Amino acid sequence: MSIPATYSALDLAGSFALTSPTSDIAVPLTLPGDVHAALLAADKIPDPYYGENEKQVMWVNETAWSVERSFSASAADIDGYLTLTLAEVDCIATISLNGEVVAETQNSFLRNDIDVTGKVRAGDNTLRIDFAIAPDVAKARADAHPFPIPFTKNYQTNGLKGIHMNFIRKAACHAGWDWGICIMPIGVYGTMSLRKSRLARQESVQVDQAHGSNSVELSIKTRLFAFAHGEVELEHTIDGQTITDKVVVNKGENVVTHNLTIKNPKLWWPAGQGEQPLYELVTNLEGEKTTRQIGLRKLEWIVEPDEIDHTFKCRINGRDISMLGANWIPADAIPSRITPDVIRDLLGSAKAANMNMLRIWGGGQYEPDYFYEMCDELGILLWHDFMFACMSYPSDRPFLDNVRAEITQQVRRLSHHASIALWCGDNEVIGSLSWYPETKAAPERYVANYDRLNSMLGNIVEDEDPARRFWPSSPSMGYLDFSDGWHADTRGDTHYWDVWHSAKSFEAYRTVNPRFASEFGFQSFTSMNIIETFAEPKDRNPSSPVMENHQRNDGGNARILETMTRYFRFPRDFDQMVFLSQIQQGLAIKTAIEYWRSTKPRCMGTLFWQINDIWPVASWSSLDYGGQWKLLQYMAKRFFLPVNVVAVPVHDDVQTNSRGTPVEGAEPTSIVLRAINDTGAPTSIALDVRAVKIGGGDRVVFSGNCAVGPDAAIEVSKLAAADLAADEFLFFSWRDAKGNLLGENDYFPKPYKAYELVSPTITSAWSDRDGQPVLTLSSDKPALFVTATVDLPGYFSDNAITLLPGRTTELVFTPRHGATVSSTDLAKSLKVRNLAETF
Ligand code: BMA
Repeated sequence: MSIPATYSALDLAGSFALTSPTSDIAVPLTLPGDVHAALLAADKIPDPYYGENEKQVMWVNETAWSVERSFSASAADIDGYLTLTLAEVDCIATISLNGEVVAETQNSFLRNDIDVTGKVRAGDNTLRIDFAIAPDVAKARADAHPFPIPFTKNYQTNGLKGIHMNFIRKAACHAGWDWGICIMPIGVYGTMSLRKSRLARQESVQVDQAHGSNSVELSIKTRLFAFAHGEVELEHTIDGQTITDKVVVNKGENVVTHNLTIKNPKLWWPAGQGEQPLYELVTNLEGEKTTRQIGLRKLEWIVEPDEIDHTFKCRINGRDISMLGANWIPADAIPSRITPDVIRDLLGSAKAANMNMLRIWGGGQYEPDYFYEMCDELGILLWHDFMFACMSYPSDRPFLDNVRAEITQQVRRLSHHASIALWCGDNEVIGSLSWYPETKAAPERYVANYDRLNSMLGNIVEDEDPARRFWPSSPSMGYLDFSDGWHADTRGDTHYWDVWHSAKSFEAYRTVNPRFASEFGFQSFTSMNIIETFAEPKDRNPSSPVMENHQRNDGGNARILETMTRYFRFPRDFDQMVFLSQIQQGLAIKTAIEYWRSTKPRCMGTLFWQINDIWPVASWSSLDYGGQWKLLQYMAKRFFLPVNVVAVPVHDDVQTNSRGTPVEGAEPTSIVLRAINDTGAPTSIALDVRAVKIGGGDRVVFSGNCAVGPDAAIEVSKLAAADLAADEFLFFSWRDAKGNLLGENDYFPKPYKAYELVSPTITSAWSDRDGQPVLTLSSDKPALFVTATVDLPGYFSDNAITLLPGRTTELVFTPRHGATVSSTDLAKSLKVRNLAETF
């Protein structure tokens, strides 16, 4: 049966006129898009990311703006019920159609479906959006609130007056963060269209899965909004099965559920664990066709008592799988720059670095549909915060009503995605109760205030997406547990920040044993070629005003430099310092993740802070703004290897902490090598361990085969620390049964500054293999953190590697953004550096 196509959509995206009631600026603006991009294109503002220009563009968000366009509708476009859909209006605005106000928007996270039936003419029409000054509205609301609700002023550096982001629904980091510029964008993003329906429109389609032994029952819940009572035809098609239904609808919202069975289902697995087959579900409501990709997987969170306290692990299709990845922030401070190409590139880099989970952090935003579709395709699971972070929020009725609509709609929009693993109430809101004088002075009031919002969020998930776990906050120790999630490590998820924010040594990571480490990070400078995009040569100094502006964490540059003096000899110049900052960042996170992974099954998740940057800045990210790989991203690819071998120093003869793990500052007596197998199959590795003299020469200290069971971490070798001479380090490599090299790793018992590094001569040669450029590197002396860079976008298969004489290493180059490059192109800009250059 075919359904008559009575639905149509008129795309309203395109060129608008941008004006302001308080300035004489009149420039074109492309929507979806934002005001800053339009002003930049018209040369009305300088590049906000350059130098200290942030201050020069601050007036933009302190100005009221209007956008207007005319559009033409045909008689056929309007002979039905009409919906004006504006997916994301950022943020507080009045929408007018032909001079009549049709909506007021309050919440950039809420899709606006505005009934404009009878308000559109055949012929010319005018759509106008008047944006209020969001910071002023926020302040007025905060002033009118019966008690103070403090906001994260400390992140809004740069001498700004501060914006009450907790009183408006917009990405909190739009006002700046400890890695973010304050842009406070204004605009409209996502779909903009005039939709015509005969009687009803689609609101959402949700798909629940019940997994049987060799079948999956799908329950497809469709929400329709009907403009009047009547009957509509609804059709779903998936896996060659079609359900067609005549549905009687009443005016308003209607819910229809259909069930069907998929036999012999092809299961969806996270990246690295199997394929990501996707079943296409096409929903057709009288010509309004939508498509969703459904991945079939059973996903559970196992939070139950164990001998330690409580487990915290993700079980997928019956297997407890370690979650490996990082935290995600919005991809750009100028929203119109966030495109599918940008997102695909960043998510592709996550997968290429062996990640299987990202955490969408609560100070950012719900992402566009294509983001989740790409995660489904790539096998990247998402820990999804709701958008609340680092401060208290109001809990009055209008605020809660607004948030209820937002969360309900977002959950309904996204719940069908295989990639979404968990809904989390917020980022660090519980912890923030102890950060502000106001909240500290009246903890009962702010805890009660918190719980009103947080319990509402939990109830919405229970009602709207019952198959998914709601976790109250990150970090959290569990339900209605408002205790410290920064240091307790026996249950729940942990944010461990003592190394960065409290300047503890890297070894301190080995003094905690999280069940699931959802945040921990260490900063580096952004790469030199990125610094060159915002800093003149005269400003390339860590304490220049420009470099300080591109560091938003108080004392951040000092922390980076001071750490260098602890572990390295101080670098000779700025360029070397930038390089070294990325080496030490990688080492910090490697120390944490290798150790925590080795405690499996105690620890079942490590998500470092953070994968991406929102603008060019010194930060905790592993990718530069624009997606280039910093050294941490390369090291992540190695420390997230599914079959990995790591060194853990232990202290056999000193008092250890309660779990028998090292004590910070104590000299290790042994070095234990642990093998980690995150695959579902037993594996056998041939391990070769050598003691290598820093100036050259090595000896075998262990060689043998080790069997490691599925999903396990075990000790495979132990040697006395005293067996290593003062000038030796450990280098180990492991191979599969066929002799293929699976990985290489090393361990330096002393800080690098204690070794007399020799200057190696590194030889490089290019070749092309199967259309891919290959760089072969070899060295006459041990060379550390050997890093190849080229000026073309792409990444090598490995970098920041240890090269030993007599061992060549091949690095395969993968261009980004689908480009094609040859080794001849790459050879022109090749640079190969190593640690000894910085000494
Ligand atoms: C975390 C995050 C962010 C912040 C980061 C670095 O806890 O949740 O708030 O950017 O720390 O300080």
